[in-house]
Amino acid sequence: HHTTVAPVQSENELAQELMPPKRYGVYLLNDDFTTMDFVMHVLQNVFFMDEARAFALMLVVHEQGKGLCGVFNWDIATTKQSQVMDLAAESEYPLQCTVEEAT
Ligand code: NFA
Repeated sequence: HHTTVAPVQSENELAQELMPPKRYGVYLLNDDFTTMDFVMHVLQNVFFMDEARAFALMLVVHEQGKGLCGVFNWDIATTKQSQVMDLAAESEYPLQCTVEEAT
């Protein structure tokens, strides 16, 4: 019969299991042209917010210039950023979405 042999882990593999992965905040930025309805659509469809949360965050962005949509690993954060920017470009809105390392 077969026995499973534990693979030797490299120093980096061990470090990755011991160190928490970096986290990244995804932000929306205000502008004068993107409609409030479009921002709501983005927050509900990309960040899976219910209508009340989407409305509250849309207003934060509108009034304060910037708002945190969520915190994710690098791959998910940059995928969400691309989804937002692709939707905005399709609708010819200048909406900006940024990713920054969480503090
Ligand atoms: N400031 C935009 C307007 O008044 C609305 C908006 C909110 C845009 C949040 C971008 C982000 N139409």
